[in-house]
Amino acid sequence: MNKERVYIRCALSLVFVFCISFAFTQTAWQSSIIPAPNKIVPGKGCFLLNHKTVVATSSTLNSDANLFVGMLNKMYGLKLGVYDEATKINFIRLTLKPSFKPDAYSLIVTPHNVEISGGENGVFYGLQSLLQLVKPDLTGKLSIPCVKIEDEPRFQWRGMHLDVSRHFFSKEFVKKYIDYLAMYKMNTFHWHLTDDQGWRIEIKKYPKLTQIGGWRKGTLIGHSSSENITTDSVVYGGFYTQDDIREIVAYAKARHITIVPEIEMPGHAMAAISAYPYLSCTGKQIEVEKTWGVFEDVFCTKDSVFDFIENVLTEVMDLFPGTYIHVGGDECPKVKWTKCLVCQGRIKELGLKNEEELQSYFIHRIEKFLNQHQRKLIGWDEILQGGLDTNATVMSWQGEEGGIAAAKQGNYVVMTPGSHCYFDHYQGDPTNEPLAIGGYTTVDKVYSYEPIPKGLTSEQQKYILGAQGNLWTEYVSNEKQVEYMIFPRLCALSEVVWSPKEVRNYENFRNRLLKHFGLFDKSGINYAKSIFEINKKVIADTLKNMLYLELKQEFPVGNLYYWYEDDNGIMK
Ligand code: TNX
Repeated sequence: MNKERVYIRCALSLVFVFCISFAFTQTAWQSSIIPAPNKIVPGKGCFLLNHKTVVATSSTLNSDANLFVGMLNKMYGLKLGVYDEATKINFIRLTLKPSFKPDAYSLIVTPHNVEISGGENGVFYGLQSLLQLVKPDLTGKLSIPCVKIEDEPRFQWRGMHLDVSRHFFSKEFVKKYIDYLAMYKMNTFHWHLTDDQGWRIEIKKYPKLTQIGGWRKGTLIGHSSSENITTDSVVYGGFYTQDDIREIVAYAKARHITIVPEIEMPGHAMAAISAYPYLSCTGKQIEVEKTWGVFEDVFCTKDSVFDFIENVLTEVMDLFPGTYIHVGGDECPKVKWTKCLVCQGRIKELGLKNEEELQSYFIHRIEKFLNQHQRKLIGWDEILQGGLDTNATVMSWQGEEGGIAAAKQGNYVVMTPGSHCYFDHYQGDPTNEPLAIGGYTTVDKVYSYEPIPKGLTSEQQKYILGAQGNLWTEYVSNEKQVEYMIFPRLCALSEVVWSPKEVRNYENFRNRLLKHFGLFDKSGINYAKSIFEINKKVIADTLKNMLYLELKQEFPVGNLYYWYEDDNGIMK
């Protein structure tokens, strides 16, 4: 790697203050499309976009065409017309071709016109690539370099998750988040709607879920430690009405994104229990949780709890048309079950060995219900506890082991290991980053992720549906910070799940990313600049009475300027 290194020499006693600025260098033209397409052949010349350019398409693709026109207008102030007939030249033609796989597309740009053909999602993806190819010049003229692209995704599950329980995000922002996923051809939005700290989805049959469970009486301040837990006393919460949800589901659908709703069970259920205390083993009134972690108040395994869950899921299925319903299943302490007469009775009656098998019974029972309604159950890898002899899909988050075990036994898997896919982790030196939960998941680490774990036969590999990035929001309290945590890691992940292995190259990706940073700046997206981090090392030479400060640019994008304060406080 070409690392830029700068040495600064100072007398040992010096105090120095640094400020570093970059001059971005221009690189020769190359496609800056993220995720990198399968096949891209640059041509000669370019297509000029102007107010006479027409988007020509059939009515089935009108929605894709109008979204493209809207984006182009928003980004560059150019509004194109959409028609069902092409003019002779100067058109962008969209064609649905049944011979294409649903997500595949081809994009051909000549000096005269642009042709995008594709499957039912492919045309939309082709338009995303086209948007990324648009180049404004200094006078505001828009051109698209001539090119021929053939493209399709490597994985069918290209997911991003958002936790709206720990912190709540408005309907408008959730839509923006969906736009971000669409820009990078992600197709699955995993919406974490319930947890200990807040229930965020209106359920008509159980209004207290949002009236009571949607609000907590305070929030942890900073990190907690065993000696110190400080919370504020500000009432915090919010929820989505069923109308809000329908609106968001339709919004996502138009962007070729399926929403997978998550209703947590049997653990992470304190918000529900605070609204309806009979749902726990003790029936004691508890409060919506104000701090973060894993808690002992979980759903009981009595029949009335299953009735409740089935009623909730009936409304959930009515709102979300996608195949998958996520039921959580993670981090469920079994303490209360060990002391509960009903749970112990259930274990005896069913001849179960222990509480792990009771959890397995819980998940199986819900899975049966979902299957009866033609839906599939997906859950975190703890659903493997006590045996998973069903067709549930497993989300492998505690490393890759759960995913490997599930694929080996013929269950479908989505890989989302904390080490590479947790976007709530720090992405740079924690001293330079906003407070996060912990961990260290840099952009290059995300980029280096290989979703097919080692040790699977080619038959077993087929069970890996894809991968997903997760944004838990214990320490992400506002929209700007959501953007900061996902950008640019989302860009890296999109390439992991879309581009063929042979096409992926981190150095090349980083260079393409610079253009995207320009777009983020233009659109006011708050992205992290941690990839420009400068590693510093102090080297002391006491014999010569000298102090050296070594600065290393991991990503040398330009000149490194520095200044420091000398003994007399003068900046040099
Ligand atoms: C573990 S990942 C959790 C979440 C936390 C997250 C924080 C998973 C299934 N459970 O409840 O928010 O860690 O990184």
